[in-house]
Amino acid sequence: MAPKTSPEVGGMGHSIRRKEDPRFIRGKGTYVDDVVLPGMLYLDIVRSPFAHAKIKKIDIAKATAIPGVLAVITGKDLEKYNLHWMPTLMSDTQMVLPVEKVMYQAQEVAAVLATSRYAAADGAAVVEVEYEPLPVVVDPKKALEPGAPVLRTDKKDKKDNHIWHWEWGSKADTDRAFSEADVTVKQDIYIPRIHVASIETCGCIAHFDKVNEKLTVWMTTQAPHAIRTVFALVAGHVGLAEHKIRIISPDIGGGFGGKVPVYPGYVIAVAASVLTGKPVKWIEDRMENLQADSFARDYHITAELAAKKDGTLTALRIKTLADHGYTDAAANPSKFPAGLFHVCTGSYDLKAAHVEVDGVYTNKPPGGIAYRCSFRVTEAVHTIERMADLMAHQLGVDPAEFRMKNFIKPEQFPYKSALGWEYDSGNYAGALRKAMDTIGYAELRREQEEKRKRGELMGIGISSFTEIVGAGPSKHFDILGLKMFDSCEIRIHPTGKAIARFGTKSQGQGHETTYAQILAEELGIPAKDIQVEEGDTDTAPYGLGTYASRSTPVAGAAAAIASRKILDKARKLAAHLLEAAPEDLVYEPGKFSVKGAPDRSKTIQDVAFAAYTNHPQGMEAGLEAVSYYDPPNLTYPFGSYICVVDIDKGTGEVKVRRFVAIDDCGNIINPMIVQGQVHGGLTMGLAPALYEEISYDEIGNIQGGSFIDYLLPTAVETPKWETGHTVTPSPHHPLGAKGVGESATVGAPAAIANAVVDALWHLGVRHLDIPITPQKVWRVLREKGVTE
Ligand code: MCN
Ligand code: CUN
Repeated sequence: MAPKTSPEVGGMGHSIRRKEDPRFIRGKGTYVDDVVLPGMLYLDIVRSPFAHAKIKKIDIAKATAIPGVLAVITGKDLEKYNLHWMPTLMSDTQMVLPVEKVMYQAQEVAAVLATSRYAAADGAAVVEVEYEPLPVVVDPKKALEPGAPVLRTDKKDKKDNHIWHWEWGSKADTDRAFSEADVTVKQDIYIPRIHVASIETCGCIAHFDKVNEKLTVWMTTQAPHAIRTVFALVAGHVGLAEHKIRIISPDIGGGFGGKVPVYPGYVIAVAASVLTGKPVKWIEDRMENLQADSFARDYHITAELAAKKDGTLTALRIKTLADHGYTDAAANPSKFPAGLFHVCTGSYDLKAAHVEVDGVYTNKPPGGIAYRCSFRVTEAVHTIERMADLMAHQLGVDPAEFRMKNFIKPEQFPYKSALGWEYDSGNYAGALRKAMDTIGYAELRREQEEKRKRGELMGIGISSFTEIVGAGPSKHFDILGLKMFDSCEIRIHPTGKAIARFGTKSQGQGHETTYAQILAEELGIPAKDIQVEEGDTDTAPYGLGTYASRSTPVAGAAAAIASRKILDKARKLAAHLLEAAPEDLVYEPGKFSVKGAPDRSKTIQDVAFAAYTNHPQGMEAGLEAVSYYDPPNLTYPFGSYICVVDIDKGTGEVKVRRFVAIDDCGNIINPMIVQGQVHGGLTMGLAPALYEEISYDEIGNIQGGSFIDYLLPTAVETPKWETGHTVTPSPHHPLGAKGVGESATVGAPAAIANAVVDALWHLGVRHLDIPITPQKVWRVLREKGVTE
């Protein structure tokens, strides 16, 4: 579709350069660690070497003897203010600092406050903690066995490690469909614990101004407003009222979901600042970030898929154990303890489905955040896309053909899934066909056949995913009771320039550019004349923040609606200037003209000036508007990815030869930014498919706690991504746009895993859990007698 505005105006569809990049590429961004305040103190944290242990004694004498160390804060100190525990986003409880025992390796045990970062670190190194090790529970299956040590002894009536049971869909219909099925497949799938490893770790500077009794916190948070409210609710009893709290989320070096939760370090820094009246900085180091911050995934899944002989899918059944570590600190909407996992029927027209999830406590860091994923949709997509491939292979049908047969058809939208979601729009076959044409699918299958004859291992994997983003409609979506709307406030200055503020917070997605483009599209004011601000709770309107690719679906819609409110008033002002009736004016972006007399016109800039200099009597001066947008539905972006791998028989190494990604996020605001999002997302999908995993040994020691063994793909490992798109607008979003920020990470791992299994199917391989490391593949090859 041709853009509605000129490149100079830069509305939707223009790949204008990112307005934020001049400061980023010059190293002039302001990240939280760049903020330095006079008299600032520093925190460093003492962490537990044990995964489960009683704290018998904490000796701080050596630490406080170090010059510059002012205090060592322990759980007992916080207990006096009832701040040693805090609520999690899932209404569980989490320790800020422990009083009795630690529950995972690297848990915060004490905090050292000092006049310099170095003194704080020196102090932390000599705090002597006497522990008494307790039995450790690592495996969630064993955690549920009778006789397993009960971890949450703080909960009086808790007699086991089971957190919650949640189920969705019709069990009876599903069981019936399975009993009537011609073919069924069943597979255990483990989606391992992984970790967001954004370039910038987490941190904050808390500054309590004792004179004005105002707390300002600069903080790496994706959701500043929600954090402010949480602080007010948790610390109201020590005198922190919401109007006296200001959260500033400055430039953020990557969020990816890891900067949604409240970490103990933030609370300790705030407490330390309130007590001392000095600014207190806490910045995690890389290993703390990897070892102690909220994890993602860790789902132990058993999935079953049923089909008729002719390949028509009929039902899906899933049982899952969700390992939450010692507390359920998932960042999910309140109503959905397993996030949006029940979008697991994916792109297929399944008539019956039933899903059960059980949350379990173990001696691991808490969390359950969605690493670049809309609340467990990655787990859902991985499961259904692996299962679809398994079924296709089982039936001896080509996986592409099998998908084509079972896709929800374009004419079925809006489509109500068996698990209750209403998919807004889609053309799944269109995206898959485009991906197949781009990669030359038929030719690749021929090549594979020939190679197989020669004993070479080549595989082709498909993932035709649907996403579910833009949380969310207030009917179903809240976090701690806060409804998940979002906001935009626009002010047009007299000279026709504008400022727009949002309740979201960019972490690298380019909001300063794309939000300006939305306003440019609607108002015809050039994007370069529009300043976009986010992340300061004293100035921005209330919103729930940026995660789950909700900014475009929710705040982007608010921007369009607020713009249209501006235009309503602008039309009246233009009518006044043109001495015509408002309904006699025609509008095109940036210009009102009189119907039938196009030379009688006023620009949006003329109108803005008049709003302050020549507004009609009886009309208020000024030109501004705000919208709090409550989306009527989620948006369902989708895509089809095809991956070709070659496997080295000697080493087991998987080489991604080609990867074609066709995405559909509805109408596109900035094609270049969308492509960038997909590129980054694909690399973050490659990572868990082949490299990333955090595991624990039997006594709870973390494996993968540093970049030496937690493997992040670099440019060397990253293949050349071939991207493209189709456009299926969202029918309910004011701009027809859907989110895109996570699609690629959600869709990519299954394409890669499917390709590897496809390469090995003839050897009897049915499934491999990610990450598919060379060791894993090599072991299989040796077992099958393919390699020595
Ligand atoms: N966009 C567009 N047209 C569309 C949809 C989106 O031009 N139809 C643009 C948007 O205007 C925005 C970007 O693409 O500039 C992403 O938009 P959206 O899909 O709405 O997602 P959010 O802005 O809400 O970003 C969140 C998403 C998430 S949840 C993770 S995790 C992730 C991601 O974005 N984290 C990121 N991409 C990231 N990119 C960077 N650089 N850093 C992160 O931390
Ligand atoms: Cu799901 S990670 Mo992103 O939602 O911030």
